[in-house]
Amino acid sequence: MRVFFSPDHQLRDAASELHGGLLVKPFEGPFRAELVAAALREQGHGDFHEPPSHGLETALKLHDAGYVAFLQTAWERWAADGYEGEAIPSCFPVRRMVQNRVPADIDGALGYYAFAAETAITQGTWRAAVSSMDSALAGANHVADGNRAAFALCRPPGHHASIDQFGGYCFLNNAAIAAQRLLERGAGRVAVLDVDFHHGNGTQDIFYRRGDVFFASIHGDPEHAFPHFLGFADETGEGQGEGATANYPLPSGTGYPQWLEALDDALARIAGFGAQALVVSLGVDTFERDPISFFKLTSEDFIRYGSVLAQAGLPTLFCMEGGYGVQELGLNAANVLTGFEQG
Ligand code: 5XA
Ligand code: ZN
Repeated sequence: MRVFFSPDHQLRDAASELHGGLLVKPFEGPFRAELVAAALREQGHGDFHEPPSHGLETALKLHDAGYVAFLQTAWERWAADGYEGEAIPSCFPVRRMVQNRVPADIDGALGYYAFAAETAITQGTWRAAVSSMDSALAGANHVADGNRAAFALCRPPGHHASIDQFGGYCFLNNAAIAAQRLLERGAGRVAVLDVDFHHGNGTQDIFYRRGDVFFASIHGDPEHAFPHFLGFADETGEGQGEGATANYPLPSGTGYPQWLEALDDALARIAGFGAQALVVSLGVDTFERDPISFFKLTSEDFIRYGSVLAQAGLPTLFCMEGGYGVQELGLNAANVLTGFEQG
């Protein structure tokens, strides 16, 4: 299957992440995409293409224009104010504070447009985020052209990016933007299936009130896992989107049999919805040795579920999301594609 990948992902190379009360080297760094690219080539998925630039038109159908303008200029504004470190939000419009005013000050704007504090904006973040979105859009176009599947090796990831908030290493919601492009290109209904360990709160937020996109997410129970405040089973969509969101929060120690039960149910719901194309938010942080997660999938399980995904029989775009800190990160992502191609 064709792989879309931009070298511009390297422009995002943050020095700091707030983790466990310390500023640490981020779990999400350029090495991740390079590991995945190397493993893909090793397993024979070597048809790499650099995505062309697509502009922001599709992104602006989903993300707030003020948010996009903020992302575009945040680093320059932060640096112009003389701050020495990376741009980390530290003050948020929480309960009983004013919700609808964007502070003129960049420090305030950062808090307004963020939902978490671990993710720093750095020089190059915007260009990397756009290149990541371009990979997703190129993949969506490839699938819309009639190809069975494509893999967008997106970095930075996207599924936590909501209509107007960044966090969880995400800025533009690549998978959501790809789904929107599939609709623009003629699919009547699209499903986004999020198999990352973390709930895809951003994707859910974007489509929650829409009836043309089904969103399903299988993830660590937010009682105990990031993003903590969304992803519970009783969130099922609203208005036209009522019934078009399905959440599968699972406990610590979840292994493949229990995880597969959720996947089977999600795929049955997607079939019942009548999706004509599938976008998979592919995080491999469900792996047993992932450093920030608590599921127990083995490397072989990724081959197994790749093949289950193929049996859904839908034109499929994979968008890379999370997966950290272990040598097997590349292997696990490549295994999903190998399983998919084995069918
Ligand atoms: O899928 N999302 C992630 O892997 C990022 C989690 C960030 C936790 N601080
Ligand atoms: Zn994740």
